[in-house]
Order: sequence, then C-alpha cells, then structure tokens
Amino acid sequence: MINLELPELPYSKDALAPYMSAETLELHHDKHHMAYVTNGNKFIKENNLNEESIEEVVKKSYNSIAPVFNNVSQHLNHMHFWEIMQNNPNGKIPSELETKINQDFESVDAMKQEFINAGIGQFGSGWCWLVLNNGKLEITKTPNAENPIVHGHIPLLGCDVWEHSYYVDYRNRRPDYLRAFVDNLVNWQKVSELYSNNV
Ligand code: MN3
Repeated sequence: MINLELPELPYSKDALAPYMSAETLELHHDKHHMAYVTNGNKFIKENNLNEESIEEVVKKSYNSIAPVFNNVSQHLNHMHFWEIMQNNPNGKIPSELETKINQDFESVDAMKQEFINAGIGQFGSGWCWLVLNNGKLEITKTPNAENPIVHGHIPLLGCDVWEHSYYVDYRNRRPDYLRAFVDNLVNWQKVSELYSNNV
C-alpha cells in the first residue's frame, strides 16, 4: 500500500513573488496540499488499495472511488505544479521544445494564449494543461482533481485554476493570474525535460 507524502517545495516560499506570494504558497502547499495527502492516505487505507504507484491509484479510482480519486489525483497534480514553477520572467523555452510548439501551435504566443483561454474556460475548479497526446502537443482543461493521465495524455505543464491558487494575489482576476503564470512562472527547462523523456 502506498503512502503519500507532502513534498518540500523546491524553492523558498518567497521565491515566486511577485507573481505568486509566500502567503499563497503557505496556504496552498502547507494547508491545501497537506489535506489531500492526509485524506488520500486515509481513503487508500479504507478502500484497501494495493496499487504500487500513485498513477495506478489515480487510474484505478477514476470514475469509481471518488474520495480516493479526488485526493490522490490532486496530490499528483500538485507535485507536478510545484516542480514546474520557477521565478522565470519571460523565460526562454529550450529550442527542441520551442520548435515542436511552433509546429503544433504556429507560435509560442498562440500556445500561451490557448493555454490561458483553457484556464479561463474551465468553469469552477480545475486545471489547464499542455499535454502530449500521441506525439502531438495539445492544450486541454480538466475539472476538479482530474489529471490528464486518465485520458492517456502526458502532462507537460499544468496550472491550478482553483480559487485557492490565485485569490490571495489576484482576487477574482483569473486571466491575470494565468498570464503571469505562462509568462513568468514556468520552469521551461523542466517542461522540456518532460517532453524529451516522453518522445
Ligand atoms: Mn491547488
């Protein structure tokens, strides 16, 4: 039986300011993510799930055991989210990935705009993603806890659009949060590594 653990943030709490504040990271990582870990472990145990990886638990519980899925998939989402961020204003995209983005979206700007639109278009809570689907880059959005792996997609870049992710810093301005995220908060080196490891 797997045991979920809250990962350390790969940077200090004030490292992402002014785009994402220490207050947001304290609440989001220490409280919200911690709750998914605590509840995920409780529900994995209660349902006696013996899968050996988090991904397997997510796929197994999708559309079948909601309390397990909601918490464990959110754990997976947030582990990705923390790792994929960095204080990186107008960050440069490594050339191999940039070439692929230009092929599949015509331009980096077009990809970023589509990503923002997906995040704005997700009604209520959820995520927007840059994914790899059968070798092609695509922008998708998912509701609530859903991770792209349940659709057979490989997540390369995910942005949390639950209100807890932006309300302290951006109030109700989700579009401003999404613009700040794609322009200034993405560790494109990490995105590029995820891409290279899956093609
Ligand atoms: Mn969240």
